[in-house]
Amino acid sequence: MKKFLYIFIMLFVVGWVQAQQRVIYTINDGWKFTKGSPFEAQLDNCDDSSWETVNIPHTWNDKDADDETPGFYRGPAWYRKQLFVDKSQEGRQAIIYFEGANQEVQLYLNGQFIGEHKGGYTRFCFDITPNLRYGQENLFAICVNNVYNPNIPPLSADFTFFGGIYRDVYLQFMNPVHIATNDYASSGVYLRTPEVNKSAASVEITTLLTNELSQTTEVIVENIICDADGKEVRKTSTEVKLASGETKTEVSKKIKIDSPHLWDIDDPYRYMVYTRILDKRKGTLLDEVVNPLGLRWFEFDSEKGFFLNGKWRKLIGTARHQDYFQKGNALRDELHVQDVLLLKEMGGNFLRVSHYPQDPVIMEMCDKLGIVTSVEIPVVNAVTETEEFLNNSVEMAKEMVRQDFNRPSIMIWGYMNEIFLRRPYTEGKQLEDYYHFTEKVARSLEATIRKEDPSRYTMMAYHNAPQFYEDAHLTEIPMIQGWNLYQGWYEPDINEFQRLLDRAHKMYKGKVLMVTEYGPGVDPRTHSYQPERFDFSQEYGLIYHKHYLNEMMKRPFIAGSSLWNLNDFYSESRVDAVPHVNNKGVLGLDREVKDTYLFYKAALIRRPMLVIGNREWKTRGGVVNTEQKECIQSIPVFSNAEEVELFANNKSLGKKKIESGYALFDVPFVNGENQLEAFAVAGDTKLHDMLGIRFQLIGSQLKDNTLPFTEMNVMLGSPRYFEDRATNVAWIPEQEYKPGSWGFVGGTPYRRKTGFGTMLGSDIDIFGTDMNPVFQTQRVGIESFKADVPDGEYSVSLYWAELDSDKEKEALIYNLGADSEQTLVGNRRFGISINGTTVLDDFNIARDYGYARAVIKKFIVTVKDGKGLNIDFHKKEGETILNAIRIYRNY
Ligand code: GCB
Ligand code: CA
Repeated sequence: MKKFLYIFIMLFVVGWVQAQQRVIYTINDGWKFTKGSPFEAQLDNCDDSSWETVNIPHTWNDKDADDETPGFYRGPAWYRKQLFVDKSQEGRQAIIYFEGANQEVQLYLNGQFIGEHKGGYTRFCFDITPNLRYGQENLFAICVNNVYNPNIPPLSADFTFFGGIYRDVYLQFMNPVHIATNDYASSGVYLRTPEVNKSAASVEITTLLTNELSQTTEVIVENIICDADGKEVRKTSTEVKLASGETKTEVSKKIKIDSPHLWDIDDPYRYMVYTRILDKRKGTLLDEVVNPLGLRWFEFDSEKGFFLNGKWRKLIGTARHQDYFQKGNALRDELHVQDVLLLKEMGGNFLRVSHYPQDPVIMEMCDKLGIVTSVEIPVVNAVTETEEFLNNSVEMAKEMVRQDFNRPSIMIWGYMNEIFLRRPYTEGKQLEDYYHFTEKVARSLEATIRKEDPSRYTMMAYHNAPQFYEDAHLTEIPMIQGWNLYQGWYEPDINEFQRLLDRAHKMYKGKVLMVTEYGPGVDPRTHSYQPERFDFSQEYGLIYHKHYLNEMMKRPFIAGSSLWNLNDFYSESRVDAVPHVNNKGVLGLDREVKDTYLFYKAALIRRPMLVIGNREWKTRGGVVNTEQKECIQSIPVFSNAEEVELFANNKSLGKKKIESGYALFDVPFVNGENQLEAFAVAGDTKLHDMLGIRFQLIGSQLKDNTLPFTEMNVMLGSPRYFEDRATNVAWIPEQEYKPGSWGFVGGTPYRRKTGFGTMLGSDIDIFGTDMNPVFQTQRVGIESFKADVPDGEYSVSLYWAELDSDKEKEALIYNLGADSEQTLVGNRRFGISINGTTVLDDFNIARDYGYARAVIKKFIVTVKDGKGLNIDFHKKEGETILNAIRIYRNY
């Protein structure tokens, strides 16, 4: 009997204790949603039955920021949900917690206004205790607005400002006596490690406590430090008296840990700190939160670079944006997690969380995987000269620091990215005032962050206009200078990169230097054996990254770098090769692995690796260029072994030395399926990789019977290859006509004029297609296109787009170099005849289709008497043009 009673009491106590714990759960599913401002949307009687039903994470711009209409919806929208809340939570403290919503939020509960928040990237919460009805439904009505607000950064930037509640939302219930939740949505616990070295570490724990009861209460605050196995290492406990309604700060004395297990890149060891409040009288647990504790010390040196736990480390990594293919910024946790895993897998040890604080799981993963991070607030491109802008920026900085204060991975807090990229004035008093105000914002942010957290470094990122930043004293303010450099991309000379590094080193003595951005656009569908800047080819991407990595590795004073960017990301006003997307990622929007990613992986990871590159280029094409009727094209093989042997269709192509992470092999492709196999040995590890490639071989003589003609797809004015992945069609570059073969006669490749010279093709968005690269180049002044194909019936498709416009280029278009100059479209008219028959006499693309629209005309042509195919262009006014041609044999 006694035993039973004992068990009964135990059950009661345990059960009761648990009921006192925090309860946290998401309330993401099944919200009613509408754009606009419906009448009294916060009230119960507003009829939302016709609204859409959505799940959070949600954005309303996933489609309209990726369509052919410029702009995307920026304005108010509403989310509504009736939510039943258990009676069991009655009498407890309730908050609603948002991990992020872009960008202004107003919350109503049961018709009452609860509160608002400004800023699209930091977390926030509201106390909803007084308004919640228990054992009943509660109407949550949330207005979210992503309209341009001059007082909320960012004002402008090269990424899409997707609106919505795009991260998790939680309800949280606590005992009225709890660890505070009213301190900028922080955990209410701050871990500081004023001294850490190999033999000992001291930890100082600050706990914020709140008493929502109507009477004074006495509690015990416990902080228990456990090791990674959950074993208690240290415990402190203090008694605190809390008056009714009081939030009190309790600071622990320094807790010493001997021979601490350090948090490091290769061994990201984490202790856990359990912070508990106990009722002093009853000894019952009232509340508990857990924080990770990483013990490490670090230092940046302006000459020698970065040291973690006394060990020199070159920080090499990426920046990251938080969006994903067709999802905008509304991502499930798993997609965020995957990104950090991919960064680690690449060998990265640094993440610039840019240009804004990101989902908490990103930070969690960096803690777990040993990735050093910098986190920044989104003060980008420009400021507004108002106190409100300044205050909002300062508030954001506080939110950022407090919310992720306990993350061992964070070593740098950032603010201001290329703040003078969009200066509203270029001279005079106005510019002077603007510089003064920007300096004031910078100094306020610097002071705020240093006060909030003297244990970390501060950083600002500049673009290549050092004079602006020097004039405004911005180069003096932060502890670390981050330079965003794009020589060889926006600027022509890639070697200017290292000259700028050396200049900065000389100019800014004593300042820590990092390269916070660098990167070329890469559309993984595009390849070239004559790579050049702005061709978006994988090959140019490789050249660029190899150059940059080498130059940075040579310079110890470059503490680290974050290439731009881990992933391709949405930027609505961009065009490039994929409209609305910035494709400087080493991973695609869908996290497709580009060659540039493999390059870093081979250069950085220590584990043996071997991967055949051009991985995703599964359908290739080309013209016979050997006596054995093959087409030789080069393929990179990435490895960190010393040498690698490649086999093509079971024939060895020999061994090659790996230099800077890869070797290029000339692979003879045969028509149809090709099998590549690579072998290498690294230490005791035998490495092996295989890749299958479908090759569409085109004879050098089209009537060659051993290689029957089926189809060919040629881009004019272009040395590029392009893979149409939807159809597995391989596009190949143009060539000049030779009898028996095929090609163009006459004309020159279209090159757009830029401030520095010319660039391949055009950079405009071509409407009506998702194959921009096929239409963005053309041959101007073409006289004929000939193909000496065998007799038969053919579908001949001619592809055009007018690349020159007579209207002003949209000011919106984001281009750092801003060096594309507009050419005027003439009134172009020409005729076309095929095999002597006029098919179009007065063809005027601009008249019939306008500018920048993909036009494809398919002609059914019979080739007879061995005469082949002759397409002639007859100039009438302006120059003739052809962008691409597809010749397909019907019979
Ligand atoms: C930059 C910006 C970044 C852009 C990048 C680019 O310097 O900081 O936001 O996305 O250049 O790709 O132009
Ligand atoms: Ca749009």
